[in-house]
Amino acid sequence: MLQFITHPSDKYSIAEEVQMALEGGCKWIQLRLKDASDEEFRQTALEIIPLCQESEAFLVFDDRVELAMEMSVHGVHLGKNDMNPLLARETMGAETIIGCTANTAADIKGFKGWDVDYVGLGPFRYTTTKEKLSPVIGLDGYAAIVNEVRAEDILLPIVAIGGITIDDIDAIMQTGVNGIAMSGAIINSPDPVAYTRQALEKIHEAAEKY
Ligand code: TZP
Ligand code: MG
Repeated sequence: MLQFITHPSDKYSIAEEVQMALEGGCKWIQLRLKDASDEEFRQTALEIIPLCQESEAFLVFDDRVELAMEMSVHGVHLGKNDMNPLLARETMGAETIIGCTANTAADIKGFKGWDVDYVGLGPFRYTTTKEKLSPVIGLDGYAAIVNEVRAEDILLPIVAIGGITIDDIDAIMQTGVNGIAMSGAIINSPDPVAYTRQALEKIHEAAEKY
């Protein structure tokens, strides 16, 4: 799986970014607008919801549980300072996708039994897309964390995130993670549609291999 995460850019509107990722075949969008008011967030969501529907893509909001419910999107991604995932599950019901941020094996173990659908584990490397970045994990770190949590029978899908480019995908997938999240590499590439398509190919190839 590839999750495309929106990020404000000088070149494209958020709707344009989402449209390009969808055209490249991405089926999973996270609307992330850290600095937006709820009203700005709602207006952008109104633009991208029909795009995602047309492409039959999943749409999750970064936090904003109330808006996600109001707009009936597929789910939310909850960072460490966002709503507690147990409360989010109680509020949003069983059908909602709930993803959580993790930076360590201990974070992932903490979600055991919590009915979380996936974790975004990162950052893989330094990135300017997120402020207040946790320490980078790197390839060896991913391998160690995946081994540690799988040894405890925690099968929670793990999505790698943070500074990832196409050239990293094979090696990251080899560590045993289940998916890749990307923002900047797609938005800043000369051809985001083609870049998305190539990233998906790499992920699918790796998923068959490992
Ligand atoms: N959480 C950890 S790193 C990150 C987020 C939202 C940013 C991912 O974006 P990029 O541009 O792929 O580094
Ligand atoms: Mg958040």
